[in-house]
Amino acid sequence: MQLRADLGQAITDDAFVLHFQPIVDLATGHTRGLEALVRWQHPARGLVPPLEFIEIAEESGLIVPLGDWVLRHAVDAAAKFRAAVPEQAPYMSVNVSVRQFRSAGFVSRVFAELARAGLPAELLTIEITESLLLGDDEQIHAGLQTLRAAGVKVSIDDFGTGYSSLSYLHRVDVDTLKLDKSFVDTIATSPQQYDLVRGIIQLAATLQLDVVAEGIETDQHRELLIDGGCAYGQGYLFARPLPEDAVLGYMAGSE
Ligand code: G
Ligand code: G
Ligand code: MN
Ligand code: NA
Repeated sequence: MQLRADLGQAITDDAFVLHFQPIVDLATGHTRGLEALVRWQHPARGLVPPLEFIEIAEESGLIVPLGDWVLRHAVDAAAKFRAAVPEQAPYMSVNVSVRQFRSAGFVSRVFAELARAGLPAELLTIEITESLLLGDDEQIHAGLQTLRAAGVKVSIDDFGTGYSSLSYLHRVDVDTLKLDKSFVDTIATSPQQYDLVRGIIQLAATLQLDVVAEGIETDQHRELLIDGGCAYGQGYLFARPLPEDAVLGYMAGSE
């Protein structure tokens, strides 16, 4: 397929760009973190969103060099933002696919990038999906523990869409749950869903996990989530994913 052939070339050509979506403190609106979201600057198709190529990258194995590209550029951007606003340095949250996490030397490459950029480990979060945590894989758990022991944070992306059984949460090596947009979408219209979401937030608190709610689009979403005990969120209500040169301006405007 053409897109797949082009993707290999795009990695050689450095034809990607990162956008950054603010992760905010729901009560104050202050930016706490940024999620790095990759786009492909395709010569013929323009800016291609990740939904159209991440899966192809996964299947072909190109996700490993692409993921390395994302990690390097996200860490560099985080170091720049930190230098610009040392008092409010936002953490950088990077999506890592299962295949990338499992690739040989992944954890070492994370540490090498942090060292190269001079970024404190505490300012990096990796977002993984629940599927990585299934099956009690020793290598995965060891990798997560090594990262977390060094200060890197780990969050479960799209929480609630996978095979989540709430019962596994007490024994996984993570810091944060990212509550999937599909939950947030329903809380304003369904009291049952809102109860469920509040229950998840309370359970997370008991387990000392932070919760970041995704896809917040309205003030009502924001208020219901705050009332439910959720401290952090992201979504179009606050900001869309922003080009790098728009991030500091957004942050200044929300302080
Ligand atoms: O804005 P949005 O269309 O950017 O992102 C769509 C999906 O693509 C999200 O599920 C997101 O997790 C995924 N995605 C975005 N950037 C990356 C990336 O750098 N690596 C991986 N593995 N997934 C990404
Ligand atoms: O799956 P993941 O959580 O990594 O991806 C985040 C995705 O959600 C990105 O595609 C991002 O552009 C999108 N997104 C973020 N906030 C909103 C929102 O408020 N509404 C909608 N519809 N999509 C959002
Ligand atoms: Mn994500
Ligand atoms: Na998500």
